[in-house]
Amino acid sequence: MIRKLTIGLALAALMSGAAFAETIEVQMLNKGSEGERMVFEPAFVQAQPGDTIKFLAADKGHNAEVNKGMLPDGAEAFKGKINEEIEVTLDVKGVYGVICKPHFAMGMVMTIAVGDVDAPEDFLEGRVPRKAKQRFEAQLANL
Ligand SMILES: [Cu+2]
Repeated sequence: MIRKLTIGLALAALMSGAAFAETIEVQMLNKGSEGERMVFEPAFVQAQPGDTIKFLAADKGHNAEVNKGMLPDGAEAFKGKINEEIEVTLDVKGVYGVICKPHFAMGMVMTIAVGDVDAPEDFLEGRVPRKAKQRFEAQLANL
């Protein structure tokens, strides 16, 4: 009896978790809606642990990958191939910096915040091209 109840509760917890987790779509574009070149749109995503981010290859020639060192401790990095649509489920709270490798120097970057978090102090300490840095700074201002 108690065992059945426990299983029932576990199932209910699982199902409610699934119901609340969201999938958020991010487009990879040659030109953004405000006319700027080589962008992820939206460039800043506020997610919750367990949410899925889906990168859509709306235009060709882009990829989505976590920039080296720009992810929370304990989180797993991801790396999509060029033209590949990838879905990543982010369970670890923190800030993730995502880049498009071919257009990193042109500033094709975006930021995902998972949970209610502050920008890590060392987020922009690595080698980041100027244009990318400016966009990251603007994105981090959302935190
Ligand atoms: Cu790109």
